[in-house]
Amino acid sequence: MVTPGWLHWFEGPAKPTFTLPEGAVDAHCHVFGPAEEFPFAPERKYTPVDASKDQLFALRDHLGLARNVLVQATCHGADNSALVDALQHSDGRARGVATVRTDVPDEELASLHEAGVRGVRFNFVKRLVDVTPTAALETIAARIAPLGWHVVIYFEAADLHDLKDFFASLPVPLVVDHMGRPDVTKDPDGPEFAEFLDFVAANDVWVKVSCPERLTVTGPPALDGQRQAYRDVVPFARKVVERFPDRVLWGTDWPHPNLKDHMPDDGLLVDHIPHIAPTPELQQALLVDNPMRLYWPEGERSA
Ligand code: 0GY
Repeated sequence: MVTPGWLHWFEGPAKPTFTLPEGAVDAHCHVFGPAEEFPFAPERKYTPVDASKDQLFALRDHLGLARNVLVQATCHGADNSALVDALQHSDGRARGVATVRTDVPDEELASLHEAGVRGVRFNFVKRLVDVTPTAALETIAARIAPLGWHVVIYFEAADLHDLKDFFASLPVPLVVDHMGRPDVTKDPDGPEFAEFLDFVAANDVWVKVSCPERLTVTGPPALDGQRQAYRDVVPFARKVVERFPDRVLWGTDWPHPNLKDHMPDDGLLVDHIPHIAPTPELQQALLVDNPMRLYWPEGERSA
């Protein structure tokens, strides 16, 4: 049974008025099931509505995106089969971030790589996972390092202080989901966000300036043609984009799991981009050059 109160993604998104640069990448999105073919994990904390690869690829085309980076969601645990199936049906236009356990066989890592996986995700958000001990995560990071993969980390801002030394010790590049979930009621120039920015500056860290719909407190939501959506998040995202133009990524987060308040119109989420990356140069880096360097370093010939 789908989790009570689960919000279905927005049907019939607007055509963006912002024209994405050619080759733009949605560097954070998910597939869910379909559960009949790819059952959800027994240890999951929520059961979503199915969100298939075909629906994701249709959204990609509608919005004017060229590629997707699929991130394994916690509802599928360490069973990456739905993600791998999507990668294999993407004509080389999708890459992935998987979840693996310490005992993942070498052959499985090799076949994930062959399918297009280029990273693993470590999730520290307590409502989503029973947090894995750091020793196990160190083992996983050591296993994936020789493949040239990175680690995607998802954590709440308040937990960075305790986790940052561990993160810095990992032997691979790091990619932070949703800007480390800043509390946007705080000052973007204040000490908490400064600690995050310092952490990024001091390490091999990339940042997804994604999910304003998840981080916003005062909105307004990206619905009904709203062109000024999530203004409270903009100063945080813009600061990251302008300070680290070569290490930022953007993604839709479709199909937006666990939103409680509203479902954004994904077309309007695209129209939000020029607020956080105001120049064509910043947009090209955020949407094309950076994700291509991280996920398609061999260039476009695989697409
Ligand atoms: C996101 C955010 C969330 C969920 C997951 O793997 C997941 O279940 O990532 C969330 O609930 O904040 O990135 O989709």
